[in-house]
Amino acid sequence: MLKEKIESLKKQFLEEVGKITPSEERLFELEKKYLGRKSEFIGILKNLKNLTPEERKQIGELANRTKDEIMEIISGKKKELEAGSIDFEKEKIDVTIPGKRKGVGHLNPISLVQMEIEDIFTSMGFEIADGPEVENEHYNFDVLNVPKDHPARDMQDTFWLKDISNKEKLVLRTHTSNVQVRYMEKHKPPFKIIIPGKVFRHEATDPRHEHTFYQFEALVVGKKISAANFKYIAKTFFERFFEKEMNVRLRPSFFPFTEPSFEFDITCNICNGKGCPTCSHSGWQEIGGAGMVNQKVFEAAGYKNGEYQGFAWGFGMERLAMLKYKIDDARLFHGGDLRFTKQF
Ligand code: FA5
Repeated sequence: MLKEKIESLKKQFLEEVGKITPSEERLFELEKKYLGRKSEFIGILKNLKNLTPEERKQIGELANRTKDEIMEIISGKKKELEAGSIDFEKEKIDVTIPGKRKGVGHLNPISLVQMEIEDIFTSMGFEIADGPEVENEHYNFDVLNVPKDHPARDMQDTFWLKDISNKEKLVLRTHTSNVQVRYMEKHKPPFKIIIPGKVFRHEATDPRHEHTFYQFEALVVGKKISAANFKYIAKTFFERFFEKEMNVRLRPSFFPFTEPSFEFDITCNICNGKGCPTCSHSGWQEIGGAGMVNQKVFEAAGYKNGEYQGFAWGFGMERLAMLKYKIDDARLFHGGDLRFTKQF
């Protein structure tokens, strides 16, 4: 009896599904009618428990199979319906149209130069140190042996900050040398560090001068450090940085914090030393100041006079970037013109 009932329900379903024009609504109605909670079919399944074990097995199997078949037919119809509702004309993509390039950010050449400097020096065992851009007079000048009334304080035209604390006079640091004694107070030699960072000077700008620019300081301190070590390390750095042989030249100079002091030049990368307008036809480019650390600076840091020697330098990163990328005006770096930055 039940077997026939199931078969006739299936037949009835097949007839009905064959006749309808499938729509979401109609299919939902069909599903409800044949497989819904109150449907005849589910009623049979619910009453299986009242049958003998043998009947239960037989009828159960048939009922479940039929239920699956009905489900399958309904979901097949649903899929056909979905596929039919896609408007291929609208969805069509013309893969031959050239793509729109998304704008991506660019690193400023100064950042690129800084990253490269850091890579080269860390590979030589240097550590990277950091210090404040707003600095007190003590670390920017006093500990560096720049006497209070010495004209050297005017040498670096300084942005003095309004005294708000009444305790100490603050400046925008004029060089990365402000970190020298800060570092030495906390570390015992031997050590070798570089200090890359932003510095500020109250001066008129021109193609080689900005009021805000970048330097990187080096400080190497130990028991037997000489100017020869300095020259070798600097030359090694420049050859790695420019990926070619570089000559370096030291000229006598003066800084209160070094004794002796040098002006440091490298082969002009624009003309390879032959002479051109950028290097004023000298074949050399001035990169920075350097020297053997003055013992007075060591004393200010708490080291005993004569116990250590060391060298230091402060090189301009804009000058390096200009030479590397052949840029003729330092003001382009921080001018914010995207046509410039986008080239890097
Ligand atoms: C100094 O700043 C010293 N602190 C360097 C130093 C460090 C000497 C440690 C000894 C020991 P100077 O003022 O010469 O020195 O500046 C160093 C370099 O910074 C210059 O050679 C130049 O490359 C760069 N520089 C200086 N002024 C500017 C500026 N206005 N714009 C761009 N680069 C500049």
